[in-house]
Amino acid sequence: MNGINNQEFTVSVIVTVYSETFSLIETIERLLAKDKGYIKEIILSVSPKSSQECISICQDLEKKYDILKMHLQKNNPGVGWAIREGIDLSTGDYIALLSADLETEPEAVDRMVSKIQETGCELVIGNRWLKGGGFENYDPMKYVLNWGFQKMFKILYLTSIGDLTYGLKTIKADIAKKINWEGILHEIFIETTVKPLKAGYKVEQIPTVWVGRKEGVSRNTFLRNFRYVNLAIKVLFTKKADLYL
Ligand SMILES: Nc1nc2c(ncn2[C@@H]2O[C@H](COP(=O)(O)OP(=O)(O)O)[C@@H](O)[C@H]2O)c(=O)[nH]1
Ligand SMILES: [Mg+2]
Repeated sequence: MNGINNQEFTVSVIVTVYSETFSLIETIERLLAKDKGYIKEIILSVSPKSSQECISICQDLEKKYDILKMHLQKNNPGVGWAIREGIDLSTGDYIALLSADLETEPEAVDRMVSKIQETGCELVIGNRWLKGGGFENYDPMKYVLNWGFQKMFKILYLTSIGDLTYGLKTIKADIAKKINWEGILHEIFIETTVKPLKAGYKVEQIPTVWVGRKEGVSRNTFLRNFRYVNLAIKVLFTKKADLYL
């Protein structure tokens, strides 16, 4: 046992929200049901274009839970901005990223925390391709594309870590705050994995199941795949020192 293994650490959870209602409430309830006291704060990073019903629910959640704060994103549009503004506001030792659409498993945060306690790693990512992970109600075309993407990125980065494009992860806060993030849209999801990988931080993974949303629509589009690829290749050729602010 070394380093952070013996220490207590706190976690800030950033939940990105765009018009979710009942899925958001369930996300928070399931997240808190597993919390063993490590969650210091939950930051709802909310798109200002969200429905009025969603905004009211965020305000209600803020009243109900002392540790929950709502942040209306200032730079818009884009989930990349929402995450980056959330990182700036975070005050915990680690930062967990979660969606409000229940596609990212809220219970995975607890398993990522255990992984950090066991290994002292600086980043844990959710991997849907590991044994015990999977996809429920995923579009078959997207599944094939995703498989190809993961193979390609693993080869490019010469890494045994998989699911590099997935947004569910927990990262050490001081690292998240000093990396120069560039993604403004969904490409932030691959960026938050490949930049720490490239920088040489200790990365671990846990299996997790992705479950298709029952509410609303994804803001991701097919064309955004090119933004993922562009960013991953750009980072590959970026000097380590230039990864930082
Ligand atoms: N604050 C904010 N949240 C967003 C934005 N775009 C998407 N989200 C949320 O971020 C999470 C992931 O986005 P989603 O569009 O579902 O992407 P996908 O899961 O990759 O298809 C969901 O909870 C969305 O509601 C945005 O522009 N701003
Ligand atoms: Mg989603």
